[in-house]
Amino acid sequence: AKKPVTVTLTGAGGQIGYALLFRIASGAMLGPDTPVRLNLLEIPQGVRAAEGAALELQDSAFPLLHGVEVFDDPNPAFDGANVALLVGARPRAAGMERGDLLAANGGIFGPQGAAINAGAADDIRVVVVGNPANTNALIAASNAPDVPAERFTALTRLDHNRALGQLAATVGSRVGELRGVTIWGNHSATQFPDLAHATAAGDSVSALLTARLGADGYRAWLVEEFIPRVAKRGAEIIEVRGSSSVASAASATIDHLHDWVLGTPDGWTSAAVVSDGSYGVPEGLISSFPVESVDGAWRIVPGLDVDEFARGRIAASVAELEEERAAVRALGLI
Ligand code: NAX
Repeated sequence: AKKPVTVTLTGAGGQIGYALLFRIASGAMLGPDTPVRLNLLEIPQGVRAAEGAALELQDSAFPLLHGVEVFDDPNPAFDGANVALLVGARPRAAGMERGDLLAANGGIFGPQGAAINAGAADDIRVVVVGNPANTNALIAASNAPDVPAERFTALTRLDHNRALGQLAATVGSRVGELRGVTIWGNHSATQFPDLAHATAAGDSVSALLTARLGADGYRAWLVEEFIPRVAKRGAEIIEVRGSSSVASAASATIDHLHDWVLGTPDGWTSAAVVSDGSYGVPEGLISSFPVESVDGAWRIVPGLDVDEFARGRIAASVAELEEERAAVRALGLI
């Protein structure tokens, strides 16, 4: 029998936490042969909700679930962690300045990074979901100097999956037939969902849609419909559902970890990983790229052609990431 994997989830008493826990315990994240132990981290006000979720996990009798513990202190919560899902964050309150938001989140992700540094397992893999996700991941990574920066990632898989959903509906194909879609940059409205290399059942999406809509029509659809629809989908969900994305965010988090651990046999996906300078993204920024998972590690897909339009879009989102990095530097958070 395989040794259980220890998964630490922050914000375990919140909405996304509630949607994540049952899928992790069912084996959807790490596969049907891998038992898990769950460490649930909350702030004191969230502990009762996390304890309630723990009771329901017990009542679900998942054969793969080898234990659940609830914590309000990061140090024991990350002790021995193999996987860390950092979901709990400080939301922007009305009238809050960006600096205040970054400082509040620095107060969360700094200590959590330090706790990971102190006690996590050697194979720790971290994904930050709590916003601003890329910069929160940067803060956590820089507070964990002994952990390779490659182990700290931020979630852009929800954006990627949103792009797949929109594209499938437009092209009239199944999501499973799509390849080569990329989200670049920040998990924010500046992100760039890129279809230049996308294929549907092996055919170029841009060629398909250019044939259908004409070159101008394709460009108009891309710039005026597809890109903003994907980038602003979070706001659309709030508008329609009356509350923010929860199950889709949890599902994307499951996909991110699943592929990181088990591989990407169907081609690349998107994740925010530390830049090695690829595609002109300054080294050290945590930015979304086309990535493959090879032998349990994310690898930025090399050598893709990036045209002038794409270069401009990527540069704009990366400029925002640089501003966020400068702001957290000025606050002494990294
Ligand atoms: P909720 O407010 O339902 O849950 C957040 C939970 O985190 C609360 O229970 C809170 O007590 C807890 N928490 C706060 N500080 C904590 C700390 N220091 N340690 C442990 N727990 C802490 O929010 P939810 O809807 O679950 O969203 C969570 C985060 O995901 C938000 O920051 C949200 O902006 C972000 N999202 C990120 C997405 C992405 O694609 N990267 C998409 C979905 C979502 O908007």
